[in-house]
Amino acid sequence: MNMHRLNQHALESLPAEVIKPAYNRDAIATGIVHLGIGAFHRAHQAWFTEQRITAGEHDWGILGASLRSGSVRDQLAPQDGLYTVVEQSNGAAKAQVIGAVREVLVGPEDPQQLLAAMAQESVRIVSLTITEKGYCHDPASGNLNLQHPDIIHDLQNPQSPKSALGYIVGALALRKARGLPGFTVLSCDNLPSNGKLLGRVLAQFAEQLDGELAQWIAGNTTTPATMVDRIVPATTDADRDAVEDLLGVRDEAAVITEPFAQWVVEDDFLLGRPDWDKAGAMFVKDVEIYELIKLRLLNGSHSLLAYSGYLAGCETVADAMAQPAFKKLVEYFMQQEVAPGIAVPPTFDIAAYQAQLIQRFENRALHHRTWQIAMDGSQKIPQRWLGTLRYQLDRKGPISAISFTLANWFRYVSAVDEQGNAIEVSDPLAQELKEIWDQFKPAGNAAVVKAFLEFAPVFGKDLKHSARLHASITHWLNALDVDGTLACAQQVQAEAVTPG
Ligand code: NAI
Ligand code: CS2
Repeated sequence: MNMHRLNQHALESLPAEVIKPAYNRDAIATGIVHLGIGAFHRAHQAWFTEQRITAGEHDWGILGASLRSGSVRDQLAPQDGLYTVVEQSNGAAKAQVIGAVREVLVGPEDPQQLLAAMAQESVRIVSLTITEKGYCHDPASGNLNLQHPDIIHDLQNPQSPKSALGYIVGALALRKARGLPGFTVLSCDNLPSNGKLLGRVLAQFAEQLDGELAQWIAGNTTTPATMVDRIVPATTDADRDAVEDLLGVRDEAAVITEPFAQWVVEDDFLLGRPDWDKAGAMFVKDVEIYELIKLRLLNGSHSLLAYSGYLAGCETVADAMAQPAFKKLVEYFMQQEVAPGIAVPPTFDIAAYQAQLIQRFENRALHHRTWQIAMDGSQKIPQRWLGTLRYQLDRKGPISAISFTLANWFRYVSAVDEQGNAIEVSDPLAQELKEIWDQFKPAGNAAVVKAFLEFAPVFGKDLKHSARLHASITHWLNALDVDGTLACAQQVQAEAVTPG
């Protein structure tokens, strides 16, 4: 292994084709604190911001924070915060070293330090990519889950919080006490109406803590909605080795992504913002339709490919797309079940969008593991599949693909695959979901389906009443037991001819 690390000093020796920060990094002020500095932030918001800093907007340096482990800080600190974004498409790679991240703090190591950093006057935006479960909400209703262990902890220990909500409210309380304005809180997670959802759970949390603070927060923060899109798989050691070959130095924090990047943002910032539009973002009045399109078509298809692909032995999304049965299934799902339920703006070409998604999913240069996307299904499925499902049930339309994919999810969370191998299910509700399967499977698939549909955190209170849905998922669970996922995928369209 090359012991030379990427850092400020090493920038000079990088190959000429690698793009490097072309500004004085020491002259950058911290304007953004980002909670959840994972792979996605580094390849998306930080990448957009880098372009604006390069153009002279020096007030928007980023302080990254992790609320869980110190691993990203440990990767970035020896590198002076520098890392590489590599855009990969079949046959081409473009590398850019990003300089926007000046420092990374790890919340659990010193909560007061992070609160103080968020409360400094130069900070005008606190942005988040903390995964769906980080919002500590009930996925079906979108309300704060007051039974969540982190919320219980933070309400009792507001000076040393664990959750993102605890940090944001704690930092806002400090700003209020110091006579400073609040800040914009910008969710960049794949959640429906993410701005409203964040505003709601923040208000519900603050209200529990202190009614007067809650009122101040309502008048001194904004929570714009965003639609974020760029496929950024978790970086592997093989990726890091490939980046080392490209750079000539080791970058432990490198991220690999696709050339595509999209960011649609509601223009509602309390204290200004970078001109991200000049870097390709779109500022609009109504983000929600873009979010809905993306969540149902891109993420809905991703989750479909994740569960069925995983069960059929496909390691990555591109592997699943290489199976004609899955490719046809996902095309069918988008065209026949999802797209009819979306009222797209007149200028939006939904057919072209779907065709582009197919190409993006087929990008073999990305090793996007089906297992990674299958994580946290209980937090993802309501916004990815169930809006489509409710639409089709209401109009008595086709529900075959969505029932098939729900059957695959039930099988997946049973934690045992079709061959009897254990599945490592990563989901905050993994235990409850597995218990449903284990308790009801002996009574047959119809009993399993009934019990899952009664699980309100995911399915709400309405879906358990649909006999048609119940029959359709039971049909697919029966078929999976006999034929397995891949063979069943081929039958979905045929089943759709006779609805159910
Ligand atoms: P990652 O695993 O690299 O990073 C996740 C970050 O969230 C880490 O900093 C982790 O500490 C933090 N986190 C996890 N659970 C948390 C909790 N309960 N409370 C607070 N922080 C928590 O994942 P990545 O790729 O950065 O994705 C993060 C999120 O970004 C996704 O869940 C999604 O909502 C959004 N996103 C990701 C895209 C991608 O392709 N990777 C694309 C579009 C959006
Ligand atoms: C994926 C998304 O991990 C997942 O659940 O569906 O992170 C997906 O890669 C992004 O939303 C693409 O923008």
